[in-house]
Amino acid sequence: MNGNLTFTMIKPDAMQRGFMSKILDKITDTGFKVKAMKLTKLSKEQAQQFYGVHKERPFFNDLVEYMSSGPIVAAVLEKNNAVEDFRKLIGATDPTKADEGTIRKMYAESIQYNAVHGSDSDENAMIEGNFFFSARERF
Ligand code: IDP
Ligand code: MG
Repeated sequence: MNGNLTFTMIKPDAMQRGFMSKILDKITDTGFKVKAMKLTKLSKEQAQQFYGVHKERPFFNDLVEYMSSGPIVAAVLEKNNAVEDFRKLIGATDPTKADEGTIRKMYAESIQYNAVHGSDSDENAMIEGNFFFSARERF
């Protein structure tokens, strides 16, 4: 059975271009409840740790620079089948390949500056949520 929590970030590019409220509206209009949310900024070290799984990729250093370049919103979201439904809502990593109506199709600039993060598994949703929030903040 699939879990009912996922984790998201509104990334620095979307914050910089003023899409925070529009993206949050789209998320809540789709039926996700916000369980925890904060406006914060990652240090380079935190971005390296969060994206550690990608450290061998050619884009890793650029990704760390970008994700630590400005404020982000981090949030834990609740809905049935949360991880899968949220990945559907955000669309493909590359916005040129994302379906019409998805957040990345609407607000992403490029495969790197792609507006939002969404967890790819229940396990990672927990790891990522715990990275930003204490248990007290989530419930
Ligand atoms: P995801 O965010 O759709 O799960 P991942 O493959 O996990 O995509 O990649 C993490 C992040 O790294 C992406 O959201 C994007 O910001 C960046 N990224 C992924 N692939 C590329 C690439 O080919 N060039 C530049 N940046 C990339
Ligand atoms: Mg990913």
